[in-house]
Amino acid sequence: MTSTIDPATIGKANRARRHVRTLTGYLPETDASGKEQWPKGDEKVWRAGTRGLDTDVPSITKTFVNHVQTSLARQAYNLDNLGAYQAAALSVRDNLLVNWNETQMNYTRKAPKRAYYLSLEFLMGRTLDNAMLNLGLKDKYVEGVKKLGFSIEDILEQERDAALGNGGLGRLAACYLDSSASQELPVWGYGLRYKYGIFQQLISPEGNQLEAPDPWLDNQNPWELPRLDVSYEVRFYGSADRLNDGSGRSNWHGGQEVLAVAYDVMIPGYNTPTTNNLRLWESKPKRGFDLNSFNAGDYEHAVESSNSAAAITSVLYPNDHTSFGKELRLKQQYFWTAASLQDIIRRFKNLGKPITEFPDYAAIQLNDTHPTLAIPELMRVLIDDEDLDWGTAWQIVTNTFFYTNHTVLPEALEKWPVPLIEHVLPRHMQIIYDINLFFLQAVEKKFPDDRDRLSRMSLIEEGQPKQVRMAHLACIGSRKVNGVAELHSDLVQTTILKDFVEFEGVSKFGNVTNGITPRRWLDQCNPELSALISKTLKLDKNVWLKDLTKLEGLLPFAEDKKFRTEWAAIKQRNKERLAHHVQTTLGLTVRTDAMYDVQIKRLHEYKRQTLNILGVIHRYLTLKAMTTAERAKTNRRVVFFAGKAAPAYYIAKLTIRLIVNVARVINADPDTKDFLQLYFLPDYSVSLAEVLIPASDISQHISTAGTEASGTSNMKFCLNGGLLLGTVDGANIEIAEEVGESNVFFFGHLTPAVEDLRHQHLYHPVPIEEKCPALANVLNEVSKGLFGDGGVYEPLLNTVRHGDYYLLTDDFDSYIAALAMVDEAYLDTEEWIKKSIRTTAKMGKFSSDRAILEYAESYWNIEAIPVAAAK
Ligand code: 26V
Repeated sequence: MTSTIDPATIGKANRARRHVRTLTGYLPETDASGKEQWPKGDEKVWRAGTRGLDTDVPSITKTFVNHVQTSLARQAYNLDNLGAYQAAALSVRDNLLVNWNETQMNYTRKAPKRAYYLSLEFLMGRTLDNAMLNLGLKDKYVEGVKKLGFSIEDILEQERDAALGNGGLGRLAACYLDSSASQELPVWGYGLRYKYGIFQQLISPEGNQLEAPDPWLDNQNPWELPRLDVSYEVRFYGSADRLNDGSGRSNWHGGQEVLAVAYDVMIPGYNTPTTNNLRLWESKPKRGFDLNSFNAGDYEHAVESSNSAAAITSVLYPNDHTSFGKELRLKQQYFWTAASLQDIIRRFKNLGKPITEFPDYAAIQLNDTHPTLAIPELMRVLIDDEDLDWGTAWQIVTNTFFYTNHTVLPEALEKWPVPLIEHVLPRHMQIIYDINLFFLQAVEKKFPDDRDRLSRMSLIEEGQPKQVRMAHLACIGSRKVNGVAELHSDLVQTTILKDFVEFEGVSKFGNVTNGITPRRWLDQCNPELSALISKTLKLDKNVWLKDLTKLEGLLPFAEDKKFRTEWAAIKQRNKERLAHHVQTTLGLTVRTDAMYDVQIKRLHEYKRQTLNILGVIHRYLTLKAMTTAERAKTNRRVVFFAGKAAPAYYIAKLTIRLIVNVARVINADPDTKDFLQLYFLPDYSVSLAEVLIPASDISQHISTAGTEASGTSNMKFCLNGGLLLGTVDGANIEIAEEVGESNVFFFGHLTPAVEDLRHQHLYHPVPIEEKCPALANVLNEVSKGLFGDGGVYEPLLNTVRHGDYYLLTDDFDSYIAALAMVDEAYLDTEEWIKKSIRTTAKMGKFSSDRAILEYAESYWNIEAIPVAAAK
């Protein structure tokens, strides 16, 4: 697909419009007639003089000091850690910028097919450490800042996380950007520049979650480049008048117009100059504020309209897995997809190709249904603006988009009320109805007189109000549809999109098992382990971090006693690092001579943190009933929880409260505190995960079978030598296939049993005392007030006693048995370390490099576009 085209023609109109010229002395040069001459083929000449800042330690300290004095306007003799962070960041950024420019120039020149990853969430975490590592400059910066009297650890701690996401879906997007750049693929991300990311979680003295805003941009953000010259208009409301000329076109006019302004975030690849772009849109009023109202003395109204424009990108919605039909969220989705599409189309048009070739140059990946409005929006542009007929437009659309489904939970499948779309996006509602009509006509043709099928498949769900089913729209508007782990992709095809598989054929549906970037999730968060691996494999880390299957070379070393000792010593130091973190942030002393047992993820009933905490209580009661001698023989365990609950999710918040109050009692009990400790670490984040994951011996991924699409932290724990305690769900299954079932602790019912069990609960309920006495006893202790006022927890306990939708009563006994097996296995230290080594060794499959290459090759049809080697 890659064809080198004459760069002089690229963006000609653009260049003229912006009056841009080439710096004298920088190619392309102008010839005697004043025409630009772009050398053909000679990369070195073409790139002459552009690349490469000096990166020796004296040069680094020099640019650091320059930034202190000029960019930050601060004095070199009274710099604090925050200032040092900013100077270091700006100096690292200089390098990124040079690479970023060169990468983008290279793409422009070669004009390959590109892929665009549309995601409402990018959970990037911190950037400085990652950027230094990807650039291969970390050691030099460590030395440089040390020479200047600072420590790199102190500097790194200053950075606030970019937390523009809720959880797995957003972090996956971040890992995919890292891998795209590392694999030199022409991929851009598109998202929103929320002023406030995911809320900060505070825990009240009673143990309740409180939410505070996350003003992450307060200290300035060195990693973004405002592109005030890149902006687009986006319309809302108004009316759409059909032209009635048989063309299907409409004139959409009136309403509110706002501006989308681009902010670019550089995404460095690992060990390559390729530096891709993440473009985030900020909303602004089209005009400062409504002058008419202002002049008429209506100041309030004038300010209001400007506020309402700014409100669009002000905050990330902190829900995942519950749809609620808020107008502002719909506006976010449209604002973002409309701006991104305008940008993508403009870039395509610069190539001077006919619009029918659009899908040959752009693949657009929809990260869940959130960007699905891009489908009717592209139809609108092609029909109303480009004058194409419906069939041609639909052909282009269905060759451009790709849809990834990330959940089969019914409450998380997006639906938008028809009246709301009609009000906010009147033209799009017309288009959706048209798509639906043509689609259902085709279904009718294939399955005549099957009305149930038509109503099941319709884009519109009947009811009060009618609702648009976004997953159906995403599915029929896309070239391919995939799930994120094998089991999940099967469930997509056999449950929520079954009818669509029957109608369109199974070849449209596929699976790309999720992955994680080993750069952040091993090299960066666990540098000692990374160094030991390089030493042992006798490979530079540049090699195995880009081909993670090389980790298999560790397998024979599981038998090597000396290696095992080193392996275990690193785990121990990581526990000490975590304990130190808890000590300094919370003032709590955590013992380090114990098994570390971790469950960190969003709080949700389907993820069953409740099962875990009830298991902890069971353990506590068991320990209490033992003699001192018996207790002394047990395995010491420290249990960590972290995670946020959606602010309106009452049951999830109650689970947090229970955990906090159980911790209070257990940790203070002299009988048991040497054997069982429990911590809820507030304000879970990417940075906190980076400290927790390397310290874990065992982590819990215990969702009801068939509910967790994939899970990705399971991969992170295993990559760091932690073992997995889990249900047969999501990516746990594929992890077990890789590492072998003997290295994973599985329990619980399997997916096919779930429906029957729920049926039993509903129609043949058995009292919990009969069905699961151990669990009944635990619930009673909570009710009786062992952890403070039992009445508070009744609504939570009742979800288990009655209905038990997530099947805790069915899985509790096998869960407790699995915990016992974990204890037994851990007491055999040498065997445990062997399992740990073997687990890491078999994690090659779960690199996000593998996943992104599957998307590139099997879906997007794009290839690597390397920046030529430095001269
Ligand atoms: C849905 C909704 C519904 C409307 C309100 C806001 C909102 C926000 C997010 C979502 C999508 C939830 C889907 C999701 O996050 N899935 C997670 O995706 C991970 C990456 O594939 C995967 O590892 C997790 O198992 C899956 O739960």
